[in-house]
Amino acid sequence: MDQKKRIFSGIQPSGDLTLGSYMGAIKNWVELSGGYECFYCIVDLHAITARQVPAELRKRTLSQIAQYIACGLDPDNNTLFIQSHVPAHAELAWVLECYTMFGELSRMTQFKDKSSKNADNINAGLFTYPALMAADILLYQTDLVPIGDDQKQHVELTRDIAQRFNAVYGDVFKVPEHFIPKIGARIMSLQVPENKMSKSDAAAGGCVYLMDSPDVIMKAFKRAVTDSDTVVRYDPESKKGISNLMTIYSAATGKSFAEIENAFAGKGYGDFKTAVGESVVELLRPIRERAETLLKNKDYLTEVYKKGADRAARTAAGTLRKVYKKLGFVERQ
Ligand code: ATP
Ligand code: LTN
Repeated sequence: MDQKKRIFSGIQPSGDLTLGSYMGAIKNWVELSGGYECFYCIVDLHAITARQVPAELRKRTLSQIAQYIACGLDPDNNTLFIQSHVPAHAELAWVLECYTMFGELSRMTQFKDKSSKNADNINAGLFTYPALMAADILLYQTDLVPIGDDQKQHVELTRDIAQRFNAVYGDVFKVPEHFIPKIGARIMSLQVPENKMSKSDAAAGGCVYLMDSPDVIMKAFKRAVTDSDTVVRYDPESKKGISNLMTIYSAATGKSFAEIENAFAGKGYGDFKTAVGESVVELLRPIRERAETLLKNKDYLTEVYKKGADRAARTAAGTLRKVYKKLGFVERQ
């Protein structure tokens, strides 16, 4: 029997999940999950590269598990787990840091962005973050990594690290590919459409969260920044706000840009914003309701992440054992 190919992906519990993380990543996790063996992680070790409030981090992590399930990831068919529950991630990260170059890490745009935004906390973890991400992926001998556009550079570095390691020690790691959606790879802020919609972004009104109520979602879309033109047309250079709304509408409804342009020809931005808002309300309504129900059942969530960590740890241990042996570490008895 052929073994299914593997998927690994993760999201930091650094803020509440946004429409950006849904359209860029989770939507594809769900779509791909039938054909692959999937590991979907909540990467709490990554989240502490920015200062977190402990009680909020704990609450958000549990809520994120509930939201993964509510989005359609069945825990019986997907391994859903919390990164800090599988120590192999931190262990392999250290090893891979010794095979990652200072110059490579210095070129990472996420590091440059985040260090310019948090100049008072440019910690070593923020710098070595991509080596931990490489460990996440390589531990599972992953074939495919579904992500948004902003993470492409990190997956490319992961491939370089894997190839470098394999060149010295033989075929230890599978070299993974990224999977980036055609529509929705980069959802922009509703208030500053030049910037990515980001859960740790302060710009009020720029984000739509998966758990937002319908009236909050409608308000965010009605207030979305557009332009002084009146035509609904896809032009990401000069009409960033409208193009972003078209991307969101297309990802929510499956309609093409041409269909959207035709449907709104001769209508104003007001009608269009209302239609986009309504499509997102209907997309998110079942997710929010399901997550709210799941969050009332803490025992069930505990069972899910416990079973997930056990399954993940078994796979991860095999790769780590092989790596330690190749490096020349004396085997633990
Ligand atoms: P943070 O603000 O803490 O950096 P984030 O909101 O950027 O977080 P991540 O946890 O970094 O979100 O991303 C989770 C996944 O969702 C990644 O695969 C990422 O590429 C994708 N993603 C995040 N934001 C967007 C977006 N605006 N558009 C498309 N994909 C996104
Ligand atoms: N770096 C990613 C989150 C992340 C991830 C991963 C994504 C950590 N480990 C492994 C895919 C695979 C981010 O900041 N969005």
